[in-house]
Amino acid sequence: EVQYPDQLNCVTELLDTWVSQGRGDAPAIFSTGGMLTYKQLQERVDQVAHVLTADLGLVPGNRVLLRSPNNPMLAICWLAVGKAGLIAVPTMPLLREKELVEVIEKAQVGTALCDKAFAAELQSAQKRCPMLKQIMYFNDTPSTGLEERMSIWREPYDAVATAADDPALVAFTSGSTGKPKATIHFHRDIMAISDCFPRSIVQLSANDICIGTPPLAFTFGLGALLTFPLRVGGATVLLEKFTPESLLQAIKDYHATVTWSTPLFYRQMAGIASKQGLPTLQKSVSAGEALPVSTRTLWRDATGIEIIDGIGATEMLHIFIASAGAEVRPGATGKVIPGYEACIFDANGHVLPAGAIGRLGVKGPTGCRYLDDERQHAYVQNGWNLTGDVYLMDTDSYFWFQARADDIILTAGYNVAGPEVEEALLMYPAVAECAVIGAPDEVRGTIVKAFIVLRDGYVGDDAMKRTLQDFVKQSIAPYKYPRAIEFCSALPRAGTGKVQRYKLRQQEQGKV
Ligand code: 3UK
Repeated sequence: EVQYPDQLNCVTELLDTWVSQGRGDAPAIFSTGGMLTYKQLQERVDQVAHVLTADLGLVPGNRVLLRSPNNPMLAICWLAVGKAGLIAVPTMPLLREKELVEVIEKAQVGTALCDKAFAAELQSAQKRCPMLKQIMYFNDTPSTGLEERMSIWREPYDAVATAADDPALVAFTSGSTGKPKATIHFHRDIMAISDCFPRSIVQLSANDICIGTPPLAFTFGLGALLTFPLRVGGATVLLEKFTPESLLQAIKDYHATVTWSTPLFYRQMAGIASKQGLPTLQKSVSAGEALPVSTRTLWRDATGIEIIDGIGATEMLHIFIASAGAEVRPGATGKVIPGYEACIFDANGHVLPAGAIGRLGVKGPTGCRYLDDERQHAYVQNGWNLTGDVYLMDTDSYFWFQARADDIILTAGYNVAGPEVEEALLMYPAVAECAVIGAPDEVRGTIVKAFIVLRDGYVGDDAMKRTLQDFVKQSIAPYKYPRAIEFCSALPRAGTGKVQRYKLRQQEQGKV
């Protein structure tokens, strides 16, 4: 489906082509600091590429760690790294010293570009990593770092003629099971994700202005808020901070047309959003976690927009199953997107027929390449990428998410998918968020336990517990109801927005 020449630099394709085609004056990036056109973006990217190669002495293949909230300088640095044939190692802003040390050692990082506001943890990590020789800072005032070095470079930078399968990115998984894993992606992978989902499903165009919450260090955000809009000649809005209220305001202020976020954020925005308040908004994409039907409904009722749910993975680089518009079936993630294939497998690797529940396998132009060999064989079997998700494919080829394999609860001889219980709980108006796990129980072995955050104004007492338990029993098979309920003020979440159910499980295991 997607074919690229053997020699390919993704930054040439995403950025330079627009300038050479005379579209240099079109807006590329909006931020609180103003707007950058494609031409202005290219000028800055070329300056940073000069600094990286001429000043810092980096050569193609060297890895460059990036640490910053979403802002134009981070985007510029990411593009400059690629243009110079270097390999970007973006890191989540929330990472602490210990995790940064792991990233530096695993990805063999010698150089870092870092937002000054996020310097502290990286500086302490550097003390433990002699391998990390140089850190250059940006967004400092007065600028003594990267911007000062950039300013002496005036001439264009010739993109390094990388091979299509030269690495462009080392992406770390969010570690929904604890230890992050590093995945490698090529220049052609960046092109492939930018040519598949955003074109065929979202139908992104040059008129679109993307906005949203995922960090650029999360590949969901990298595509959504950088490579996808650039690929079509559109624009992106990069925000360092946001709340549900401020993102709604920003959609309005920047005339954004497409939002990209996670289910919880749509749920929170739905409570305060209105159609009139969002005159330019046309499409909304959700990924990272299963989209509960109730959240889809809340957002549709508030804005008139049918969310495009999509499942992606760091290993696959981006989204591979999704549907939009009239094709949407609430509750299903969607159909496999053009360019990709998906199947359901049993535990022995045999393909299951429609209607059966099993392990999801996908293949397409992108796929998993771990830096770590051992787990490679677990993820990729017979050419199929096994994402660790349990799914059902129906006779119309829609894929219905059941749970991550780790989140299937075996209780009293039954298999209960945690997310199904969560869906049921979320239908109750008092429930703001929830997570369901299997908790050890002296009498029953394992029981279904729900951690619940209530909306403001509701009280988490025994009466509420009984109400919620009865509510679940009425909407799904009674044996699935949560025997234990714990109310809490927030759920543990990773920087990607994902609930860290493994933390809740560890907490429960520690109790027995
Ligand atoms: C889960 C979903 C149900 C699923 C990601 C879009 O989430 C991304 O990557 P990660 O490596 O996690 C992958 C896992 O997350 N998941 C993601 N989306 C959905 N489950 N419905 C969904 N819509 O378990 C998957 O295996 O952090 C998402 C684009 C790029 C990404 N990296």
